[in-house]
Amino acid sequence: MTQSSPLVGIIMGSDSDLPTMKNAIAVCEEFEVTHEVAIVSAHRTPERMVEYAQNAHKRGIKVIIAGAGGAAHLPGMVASLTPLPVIGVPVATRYLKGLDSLYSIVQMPRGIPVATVAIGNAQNAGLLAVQILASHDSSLREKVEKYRKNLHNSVEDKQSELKQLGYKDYLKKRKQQS
Ligand code: RP5
Repeated sequence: MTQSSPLVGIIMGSDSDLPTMKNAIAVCEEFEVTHEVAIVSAHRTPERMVEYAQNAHKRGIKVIIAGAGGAAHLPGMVASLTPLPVIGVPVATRYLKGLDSLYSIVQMPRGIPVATVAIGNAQNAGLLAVQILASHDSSLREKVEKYRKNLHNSVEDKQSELKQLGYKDYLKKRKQQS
């Protein structure tokens, strides 16, 4: 899935990361930000990872979102090879529940930052990428402001409903909806 002139590169160590990473893709789609999606493994395709990271900025990519699980070296290694900001998504794992991925991605040495989101929270990675781009794009910034306003309103609506129904009926209604 590569659009023309992608601004965001969404990469992941394995196709098994895609169910998590799809939420970052969805955010780019929602904000109509051009993006590309690729499987680039730090361990299984290290040469291609180097090639990707060293050339992404030359192709017009502005932000890289990198998701990985377990040993999760992809975000840090890509960050060490690119001048672009890198957002790391720790993918949840079977035995250690993604704590392994989180520690691996977040514990970068001084000089090579990776902006790390919560375990499994590729949606926030997408939003952060959009906000980085919006810092010098006023029409995108307006979309971010509108998104935040909607978020605010949805919480206000929940509060009104909770007040009106009381917690028991509110919970009943939530259960019926799920
Ligand atoms: C990592 O190993 C990938 O990012 C993935 O989260 C994990 C497992 O990969 P698969 O064995 O499912 O391909 O490199």
